[in-house]
Amino acid sequence: AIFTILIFSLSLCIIKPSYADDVIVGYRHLADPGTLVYNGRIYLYASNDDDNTSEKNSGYKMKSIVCVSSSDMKNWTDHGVVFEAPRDVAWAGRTWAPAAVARDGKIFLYFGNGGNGIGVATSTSPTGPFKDPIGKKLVETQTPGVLPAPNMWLFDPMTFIDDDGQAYMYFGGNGDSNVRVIKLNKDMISTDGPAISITAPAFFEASWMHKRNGIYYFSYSTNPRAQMRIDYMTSKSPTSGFTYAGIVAAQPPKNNNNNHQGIFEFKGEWYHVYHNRKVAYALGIPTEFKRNLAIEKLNYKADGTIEQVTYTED
Ligand code: FUB
Repeated sequence: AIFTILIFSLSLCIIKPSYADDVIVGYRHLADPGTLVYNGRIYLYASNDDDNTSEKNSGYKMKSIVCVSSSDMKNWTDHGVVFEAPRDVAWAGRTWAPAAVARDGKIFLYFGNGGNGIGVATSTSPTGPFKDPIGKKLVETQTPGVLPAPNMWLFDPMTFIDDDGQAYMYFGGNGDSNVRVIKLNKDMISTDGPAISITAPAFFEASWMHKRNGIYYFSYSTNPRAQMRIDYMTSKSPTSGFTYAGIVAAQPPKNNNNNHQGIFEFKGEWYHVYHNRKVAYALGIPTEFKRNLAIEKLNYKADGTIEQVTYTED
């Protein structure tokens, strides 16, 4: 790790990146952040891109999840790998794009087995260790309501508990009609009824739900034809009636082949957490599979619409 920090620091001195947006925990390659505000700290759970090799076209092979946390959004504690396949989940070969939620003294972590089904893991601590409590996928193609969905990527779960206690999991990818939302039972490790379809213009991946002042905000990454922006829709219901509302953020500069973000409130401020390829770019690594986490403030206009995020200047 020290060697990586040295190389990275040196590279930043020599190669001044031609774009901005500031990385956190830059000595690790992390991506696809899920968030949990718990006991005065913000916990970020991430796909571990250190599981991937640096070669071009080598692919996403993440099989572990890393957690980092902060109480002030400035100083970050690295809790390391908190969940790993197959050590903690016998049936999965991949652990992509985690989502986290707390209920009744337990933390629940949801992840994609690549694009091939969604699993769940639990722990009594936000820093793990997390273990698979059901021994199988929580959501798969046979789950009622998931199909038909042409060429759907069955991944990128986002779990959200509404004010009335009902939990929902959003997921899916690769097609405007491929967003799904399914109710979870109170145990958080089983589903209740069929998945419901939501349509999102240019939907690609990275479903996210947050609620503010009674409005449900569904945000997501658009497809390459729509520049892989983060767009959003709003509704008065968590499962239907969504209308397109605009852009949360453009694709981070040089982010290459995808985009993935989360939105959270912490100590009275709202934030947009996402991944970029800034470290890999500075190190001269082909940029696909070595991503890093970055955070920007998120602001709302008086009418509740989101002000488009501007990336921080170096
Ligand atoms: O990290 C692998 C995949 O890339 C995620 O599941 C997608 O959201 C995209 O970020």
